[in-house]
Amino acid sequence: MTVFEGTFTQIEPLRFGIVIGRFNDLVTNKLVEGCQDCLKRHGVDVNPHGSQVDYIYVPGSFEVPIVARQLALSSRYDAVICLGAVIRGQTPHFDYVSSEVAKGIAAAAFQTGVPVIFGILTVDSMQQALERAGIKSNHGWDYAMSALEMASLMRQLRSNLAEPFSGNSLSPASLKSASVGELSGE
Ligand code: INI
Repeated sequence: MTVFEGTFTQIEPLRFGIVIGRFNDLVTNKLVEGCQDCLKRHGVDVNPHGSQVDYIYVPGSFEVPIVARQLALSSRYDAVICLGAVIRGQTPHFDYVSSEVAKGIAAAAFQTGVPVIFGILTVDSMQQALERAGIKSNHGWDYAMSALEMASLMRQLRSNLAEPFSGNSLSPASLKSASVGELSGE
């Protein structure tokens, strides 16, 4: 038997897309900084004009999944990191936005086979959000660690296991045009 594990050292060819919700940007900008700090200290070139990390801004967390899916389908990225902050105290939107974002991000990963990291803070107050975005710790760092690990693990699996898309219709190309019903097997 074999043990497969992601590493944090073979970062040279890895590419990341980071999708950032502008809503609550006091928080999400801090998450970006935490992410960049982690990636940089693991040897990734985080310069937006470089070749390893692209940054894509969207209005709010609700718009994150559609862009994450598009990035994952592009075959350009080894992992996509989704950053947002949904704060319960601010709006009754909370339950709708947070559950749709979670489902959408999970679907983007399942549909494409590309790791899509759930870096959406779902908290009760701005205080809690800020505590998780730099005041106590910065979860942006943790999301980047997950991206590094999953990117490296999936590369290993791809080169050691059979191609998951061969022999069925769920290729990235067909997913671009498939309807939700088709994807869920209805
Ligand atoms: N978007 C967030 O990212 N966080 C929130 O807390 C939030 N609240 O509270 O409403 C929020 N709303 C905007 C939403 O994500 C969409 O951008 C908007 O509904 C347009 O589709």
